[in-house]
Amino acid sequence: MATFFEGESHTFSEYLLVPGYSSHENVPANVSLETPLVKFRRGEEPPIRMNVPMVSAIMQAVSGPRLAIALAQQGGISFIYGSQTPESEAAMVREVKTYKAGFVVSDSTLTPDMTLADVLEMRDRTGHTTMPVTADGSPTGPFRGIVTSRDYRVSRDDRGKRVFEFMTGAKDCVTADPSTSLKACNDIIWDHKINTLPIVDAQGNLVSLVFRKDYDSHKSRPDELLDEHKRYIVGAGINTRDYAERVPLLVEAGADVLCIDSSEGFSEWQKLTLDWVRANYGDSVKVGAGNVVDAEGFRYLADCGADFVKVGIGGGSICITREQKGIGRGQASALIDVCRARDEYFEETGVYVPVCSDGGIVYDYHMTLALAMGADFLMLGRYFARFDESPTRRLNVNGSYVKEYWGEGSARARNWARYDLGGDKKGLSFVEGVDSYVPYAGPLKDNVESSLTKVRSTMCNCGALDLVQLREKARITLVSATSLVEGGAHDVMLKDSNSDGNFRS
Ligand code: RVP
Repeated sequence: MATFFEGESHTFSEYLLVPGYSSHENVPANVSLETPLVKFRRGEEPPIRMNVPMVSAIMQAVSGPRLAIALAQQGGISFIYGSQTPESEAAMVREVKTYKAGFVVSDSTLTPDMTLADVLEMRDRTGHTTMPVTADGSPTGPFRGIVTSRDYRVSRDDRGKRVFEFMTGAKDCVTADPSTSLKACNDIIWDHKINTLPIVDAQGNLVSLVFRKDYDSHKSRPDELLDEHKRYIVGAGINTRDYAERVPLLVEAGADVLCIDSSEGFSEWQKLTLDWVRANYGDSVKVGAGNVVDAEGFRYLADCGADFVKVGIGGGSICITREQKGIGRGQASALIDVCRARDEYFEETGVYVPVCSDGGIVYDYHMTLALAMGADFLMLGRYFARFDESPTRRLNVNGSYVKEYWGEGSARARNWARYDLGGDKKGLSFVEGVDSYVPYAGPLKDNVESSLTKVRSTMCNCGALDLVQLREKARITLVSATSLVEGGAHDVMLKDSNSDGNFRS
């Protein structure tokens, strides 16, 4: 007869933090969000740390190079999605590793023959108002000019106008060659009173663009996460099938950390994958594993040599695994159990294996709760999908801007079927994820800063100056269904009819 699982199955929304004593030192500016990414021995430093406890989900709709760069600039790490060929995944990793801060390779390039209507469509889709023009439309093709919002007026008759008729042509643009330093580019921008400086090589090909605004923001990134060669740190997803082919390409491209991407990770497939990596690379290649939802699963993966363990089955916003297969567990309870197992493992072995809480974060306070429950860092999908930098289209649906967001187990992504196949792609006959829209939320930087300001502020209320103190000092309480109602705006008529009083992030 089946046994009854003793653990509970609660979600984040069922908990709150009870504030503790805070001293005059407990102000947000004093709070550190530094956290280990991979395992380390007692008394030693973790080989990779993050400055903020956030990683972006291993998903087509979330983690491309642009988001990876933006997140590393804020101190977190993206895991480039593995549901693509090993070659194209490695190319994305390489794009992040070779990115020169401040030099932007535009993802909205025009050709001279396009029309103003095309320009407007691209502007709406990407949010960019400055677009380079190349002969072939590739971001590094022969440079022909540049279009900014000052180059055209939008009237009905103009929409058919060709780009070459209104762009600022190459010969009228101030440009610089690729050997010019960012500082020197900035001086040129100021001297010529321009906003954008195209970098063009000796053959006349566009290399990148330097924007006036980027230089200023480049100087104000105290948390940015760089490797010893001053390149952005980036992770990459792998699967339990083609690792012998994929891992070498990712390592060669410079991936700093890998993660086995599976909806259910308490399996021999994960051990075989970890064994293969250790046999071929020893400890020099870092690999996280998962997902698990209890102490037993954690211990299995820790014993197999995982560098971190990811927690969560079925809690993702686009995930219907629980409905489809009836497996999973409330994210908060799963996390609490796994973090307890991590601490016991550390006591016993002297090895600290960080825990990642994956999926199900809806409100910013869920982040603080997950960290208080013991998560070393959080993996977020929906949260990042909403930003300018995610790789999906921005669309206007009924007057509101939205971004597309689909699950890795959805029909849209499942050509790459990672879900529970154990080597047999043909076995996938049902979907475990949906295709959806999420509200567009603007630039990553503004949103991450705003969310982490709330996290820091709550940590102060708990008397904690770092994440270890938060775990020690936090007092967590279960809330009843009726007190949940009390927590939102209630028994008033909201003046702003657009607000339902829910502050989702
Ligand atoms: P969320 O942040 O709630 O959007 O959840 C993201 C997580 O959901 C991912 O990191 C992954 O673990 C899970 N996921 C991704 N695709 C699917 C699916 O199609 N079922 N689930």
